[in-house]
Amino acid sequence: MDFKGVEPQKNAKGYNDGEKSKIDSPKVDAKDEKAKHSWQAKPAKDMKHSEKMTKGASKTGTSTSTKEEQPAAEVKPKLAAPLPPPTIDQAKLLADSEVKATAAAKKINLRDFIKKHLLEGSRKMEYDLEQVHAILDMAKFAFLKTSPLLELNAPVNICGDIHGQYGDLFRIFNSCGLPFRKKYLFLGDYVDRGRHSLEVILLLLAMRIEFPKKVYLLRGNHELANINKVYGFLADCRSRFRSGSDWKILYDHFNEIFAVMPLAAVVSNRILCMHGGLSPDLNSLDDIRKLVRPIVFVRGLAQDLLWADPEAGIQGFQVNKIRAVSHIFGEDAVAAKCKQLNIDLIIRAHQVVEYGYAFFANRLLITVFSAARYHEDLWNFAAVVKVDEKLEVSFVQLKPSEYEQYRREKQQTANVTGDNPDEEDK
Ligand SMILES: [Mn+2]
Repeated sequence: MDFKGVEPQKNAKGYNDGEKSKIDSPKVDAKDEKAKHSWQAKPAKDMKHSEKMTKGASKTGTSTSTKEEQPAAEVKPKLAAPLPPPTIDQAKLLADSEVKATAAAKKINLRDFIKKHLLEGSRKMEYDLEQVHAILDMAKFAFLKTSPLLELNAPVNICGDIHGQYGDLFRIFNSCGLPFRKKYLFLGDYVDRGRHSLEVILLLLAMRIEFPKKVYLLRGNHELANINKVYGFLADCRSRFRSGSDWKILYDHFNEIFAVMPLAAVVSNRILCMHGGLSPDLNSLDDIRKLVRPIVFVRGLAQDLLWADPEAGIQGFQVNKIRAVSHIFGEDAVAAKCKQLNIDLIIRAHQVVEYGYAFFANRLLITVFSAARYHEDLWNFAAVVKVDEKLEVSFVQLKPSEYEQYRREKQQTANVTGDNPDEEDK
């Protein structure tokens, strides 16, 4: 895997819901409003990568050239493996959702809905309840039509947690291109915490339905009813749709759609993406393809895909005591799973990292987080991972909007106290 990005700073500080994380964080020039950095991987790494790519290609029969002649860009990913035959229940669920989606499509013009959002910018929107239900009915069918493991090709922009930070979503579109021009993969956690969960999830769902080859959405752990009833989304639905039981019916409808979202994606056959992380139960990509939706209560593999975290200094998989759910996994587990799954890189979200992205396990894993200043007292950057058609990876970073003022104030305090302003706040 080639990387274009900054050299990571060893042992830099990241955050894990306010806790320090041991993931390596890259160092960036804090003065850049929007920093984009690049570097080339070492030749040895390059060679290993191209070998791997060739191996993958010859398996699919798309390549007749030698290792040296085989450029990464020409490797055609194999077609999605056929899904296991649906059970009667699954077939009925799909058929029912298609009927509902067809009826719903008559109630809303999605292009107008999307256009209105883009013209208004990151402002609170007024929603018609019937249209919102129509989007959800269409989204359900759109998700059920695909495998729980999405398969797409680079180039693609990959975004981590948004958490209702609608302004950051617009800044991402401004920096990386509008989603009907550029391909996007979102790694989940659209709702909760931020102030505009409804705008974020509805715009992204509408785009997923309208631009199915451009916008791909995975499920995050906040797309779980037992989480989003606590962290803000239920309260948002209640305050925005007050009359009678409207808000509760709407909230339940959202969670019905979350329960059928895909749980992982593989980009150009080489990069595995999910919200949380790896699982001891993940031994083949078919394990993900075989997951049966809806999944209301996650356990096992689905739970780890939504919840697991990398952790430096441990071996294999261990119980995730900080989150009290799922696993933590060590660098050795990442290397072993990449080999076992025939994957070059893992991209996941789920943890706040100071500079918006961070490496783990000798760059076999990237954490990306796309909500800047995620807590009031955190100053984390947002980032987007850009994967180009040659599978070169680069990063776009967005600073919290009030960052420069914060830096100035911190510097002034440091001048008075004699402290080092670059030492992290506790
Ligand atoms: Mn998360």
